[in-house]
Amino acid sequence: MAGSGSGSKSTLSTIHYDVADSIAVITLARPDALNALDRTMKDELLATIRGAGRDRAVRVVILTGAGRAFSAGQDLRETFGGNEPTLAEELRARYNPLILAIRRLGKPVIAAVNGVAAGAGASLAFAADLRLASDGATFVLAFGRVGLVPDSGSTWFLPRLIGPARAAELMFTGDPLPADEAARLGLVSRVVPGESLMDEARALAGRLATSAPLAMAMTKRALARAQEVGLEDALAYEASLQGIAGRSADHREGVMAFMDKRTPRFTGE
Ligand code: T3D
Repeated sequence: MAGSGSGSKSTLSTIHYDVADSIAVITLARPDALNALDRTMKDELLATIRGAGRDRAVRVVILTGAGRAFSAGQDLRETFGGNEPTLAEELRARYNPLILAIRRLGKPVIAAVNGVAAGAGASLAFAADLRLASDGATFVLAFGRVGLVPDSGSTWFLPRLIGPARAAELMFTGDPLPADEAARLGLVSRVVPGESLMDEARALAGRLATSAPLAMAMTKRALARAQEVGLEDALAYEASLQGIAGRSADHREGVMAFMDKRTPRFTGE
């Protein structure tokens, strides 16, 4: 379970969690069902993300999938199993808290999209701060294909990431968006060969792990707030966060390191 320190590993029934070098890798692990999200996986994923947030040994989180998919979204085999909550209840109880947990995590989240990301699986990737994709990855707004409305934040994230018209087209048609086109639209930062995806994700995470943690957490908050407010409010929020950053030991360390012409050692204080 999340909460353990550097060099730890743990396996829940549907999630693998691995911390090394300040980087937590969370792997969705139901490869035979293309990492479709059943209730157990949603609960375990939420607990793991929250645990990574509490773990001071973790500075950056990578979210990826085992096998050939990132995630095929809601487990459709579970949907009509009997005794299940309504879809609205399931969204309120499980999907929405998951999306908010990723957004509110005070650490960068990189989605390493290793294959198809469909439905709520795509939403998980959209909620991350950055996305790297393997050359075989695709994003499928599959909701309409099963008579549903895009959910788990995809109507909020996707238009902001690629523009409202392209988002509407993908949602109306359900056509897969291949990785190279996703990169052209700015949805993913980079497309890399599948076999080097995790190395690239770890390299990027490693760079972020050397940044000042408090400043990064507040940068994430400022970017999120700026999506929701006007310029004046964004300016005021930046100023209040900068007041906090300016009093941090990491700011002092950054300036001292600059003066001394050395690499800063940030502690998150
Ligand atoms: O609570 C709520 O329900 C509300 C929330 C809704 C959020 C949502 O996510 S709605 C959207 C749900 N997801 C989908 O509709 C996607 C369904 N899957 C697909 O369209 C395709 O599988 C893919 C495009 C993702 C991949 O296609 P392909 O051809 O590469 O693989 P495949 O052959 O279709 O699937 C491989 C196996 O995974 C297969 O199992 P089998 O036959 O080998 O035993 C397939 O049934 C299983 N699988 C794929 N997606 C799901 C799944 N099993 C359960 N749930 C899935 N979503």
